[in-house]
Amino acid sequence: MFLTKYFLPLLKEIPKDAQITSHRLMLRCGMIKQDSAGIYSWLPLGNKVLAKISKIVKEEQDKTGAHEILMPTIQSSDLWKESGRYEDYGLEMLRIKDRHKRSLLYGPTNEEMVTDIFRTHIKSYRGLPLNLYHIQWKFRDEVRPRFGVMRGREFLMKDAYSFDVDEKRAQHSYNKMFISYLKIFQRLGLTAIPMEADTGPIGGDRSHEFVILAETGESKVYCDSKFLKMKLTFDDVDYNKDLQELVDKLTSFYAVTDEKHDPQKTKNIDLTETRGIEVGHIFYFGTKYSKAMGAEVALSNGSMAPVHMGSYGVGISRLVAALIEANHDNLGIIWPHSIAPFDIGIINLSVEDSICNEISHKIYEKLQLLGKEVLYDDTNERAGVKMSNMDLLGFPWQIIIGPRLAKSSHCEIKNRSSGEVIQVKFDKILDFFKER
Ligand code: 5CA
Repeated sequence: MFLTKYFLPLLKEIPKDAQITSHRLMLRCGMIKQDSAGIYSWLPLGNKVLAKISKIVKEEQDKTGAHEILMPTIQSSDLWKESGRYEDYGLEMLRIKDRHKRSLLYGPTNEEMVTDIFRTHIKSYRGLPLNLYHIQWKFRDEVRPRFGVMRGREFLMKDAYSFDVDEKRAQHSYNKMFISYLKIFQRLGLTAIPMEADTGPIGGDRSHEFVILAETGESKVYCDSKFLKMKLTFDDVDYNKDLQELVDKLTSFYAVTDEKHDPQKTKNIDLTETRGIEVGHIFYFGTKYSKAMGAEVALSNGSMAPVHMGSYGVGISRLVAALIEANHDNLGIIWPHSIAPFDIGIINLSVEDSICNEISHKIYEKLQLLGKEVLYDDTNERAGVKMSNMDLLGFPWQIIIGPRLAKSSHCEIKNRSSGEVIQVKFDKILDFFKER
């Protein structure tokens, strides 16, 4: 992408009302534009990151055998009256009337709607287990939307819903999501800690929040430092096998949010006490919705039984902010490779210089053929501005092409994360990136 042809409205001034780093950086990098309190438009750069996170989430959810669907944002209130949550949900729910005065709502979550899909189509235990997920916008009229997309009113969530014949099998579905979440966050370069949590308006008696540690997090968290030091890999996890032992091991460490903290239990623990951002939350609520809404299946003995359900959320839009909180310095964002909106930024320091132009174009084209996503700064801004903009945008690599080094067929390659700069001959640039 040529910067002169891209829609990237960078802000020169630091936005005053943005209180946390990720919000400031997202505005400065032209990733989002606020439309009203807690409601944002996602501009090309931000939208690209949302898509990359979504792709990783989908890939990992598909590996568990879950199926992607897409449910609407607008729901009928009838389903929520059936489950009893229409009144319970309170002021966070945006209630709407259509032209026929029918009550609709903008979905804050989809337990009811997915239960309706299930009961329409699955009548026998033979259709189980089933896990349906979607990535969709949600609306919650939060009392205090704040910190940009971290606590928005309209936000993008991946929500999955599992259906099983009994509690034991439902626990297996829960465990699969538990491990899948750790894999997702690992691929995003984040250390997420599973913490026991309250179930709130979703209900049920079992739930874990996945929290990443960050000073600007909304909740206070307490965690056994041993967990943080563990090197975990889940690459060889087989979702068909029993995962209980693994999940028990991962939940045996003391890790809780503020409301569950009990100092009595931490006397002999090397405790890390900090703040955290909740990036995912999983729930087991058994037959809460299936009983209320008549989602029953015929068992092998012919009798009918309500299905056991769980729901599993990942805050996709919140993750963009969380990732920036975890990956930045005083110059700007430092994108992890897996979700960087571009892999490489080319800085042509002198668009008036024919060698710089020719080389920049050539390298740009060849890197594209190599499958790299490249943003080529072909503007006629001053060199210093270009360099600081590229640092602000934080793509993993920068190729800096200037007239002085170009005379000896060299350019500079900068690693944004380590800050290391090396000189590379033009004809070696492709080899350098082939290995990366
Ligand atoms: N139905 C369940 C699981 S599918 C559910 O709604 N869970 S939740 O309420 O915990 O939300 C799931 C995730 O969405 C949270 O872990 C969080 O990462 C994200 N989230 C929740 N509220 C907001 C918000 N106001 N702004 C941004 N992200 C949010």
